[in-house]
Amino acid sequence: MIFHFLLKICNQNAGFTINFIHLPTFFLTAFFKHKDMKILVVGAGGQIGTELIPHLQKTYGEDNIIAADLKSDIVERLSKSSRAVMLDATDAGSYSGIIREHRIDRIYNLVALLSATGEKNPQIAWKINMGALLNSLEIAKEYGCALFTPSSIGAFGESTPHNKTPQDTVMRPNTMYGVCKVSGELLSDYYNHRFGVDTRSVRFPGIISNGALPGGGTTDYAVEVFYEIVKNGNFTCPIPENSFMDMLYMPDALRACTELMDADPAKLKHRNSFNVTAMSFSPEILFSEIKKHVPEAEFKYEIDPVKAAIADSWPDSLDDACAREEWGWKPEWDLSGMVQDMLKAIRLKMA
Ligand code: AKB
Repeated sequence: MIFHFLLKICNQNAGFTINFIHLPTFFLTAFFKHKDMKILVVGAGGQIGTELIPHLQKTYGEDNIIAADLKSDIVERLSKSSRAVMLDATDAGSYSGIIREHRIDRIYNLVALLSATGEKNPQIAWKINMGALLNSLEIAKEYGCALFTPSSIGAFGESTPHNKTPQDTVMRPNTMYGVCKVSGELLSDYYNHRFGVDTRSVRFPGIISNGALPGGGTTDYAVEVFYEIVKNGNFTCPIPENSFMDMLYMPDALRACTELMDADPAKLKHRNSFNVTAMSFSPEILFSEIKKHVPEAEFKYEIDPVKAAIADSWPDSLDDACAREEWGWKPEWDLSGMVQDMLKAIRLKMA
């Protein structure tokens, strides 16, 4: 107990300026911080969580990472490679029980109903997205945990400048998902300045990955296309050919999750949330890049009007200068590298 308390103090002070006197404490802090920080990932069975768990295990030690999900079959899958528990994040009692039992220091709250699904069930989207967030914030406040809850390019809307969208700008989304994300950003900043909770976040663009499939998002086409091309050689796209959106390859997204949370708090002028991006493309551009490696691939369009309208209201390209300046964000994957790596990974998976 005392050890746990001392570690928390170490963690909270991890960002002080290093000078000669502080040096031994700094090394001790860094050692303990990475050695014994207990991390809970809520909503761990989804697209991000499935790959965040092994990424965190490598950095902070396998035993220090707890994966939590709502569904028993997912918990069973997760438990094959990590410590895993069943948790409905909208149930505050069970959530705080797990925090106490595992002495959690840091929470990744990945619970979300995404943009397209959110439009089918707006009330449920609000209940789940905001319910999980509010519980996470209250718990973080009560138990002194740091909290990461991703925001999204979905937080922007039609009246936002679409090119080089600035960090601080108009945010009037017209989807329930976007409304939740803007509310979540405001609420997380409120808990930070009102109660001192260490809340941090990024606005994720579409995330392209080859682990678990995304579900219910507007940017999902940029993942689905790889599976369809490798499996059947053709793909029908629901997004208009010239609709630009920002994207990140998963390895960059994972680094964003840990680098922001490990960043020196004294350097953060913003907290909730930072623009981050690695590439911006339209379906037409992505498909011509795929064609360089699979010349026989065929593409056609059957536009989904809901997804098309959402894509149209989102930025074409983000300006992520603040993330670069305040915590050293720098993506490593571009379109060409990502396409080659995705094709290789999906071919291997399908084989
Ligand atoms: C979605 O398309 O809803 C998500 C997102 C960009 O937040 N992938």
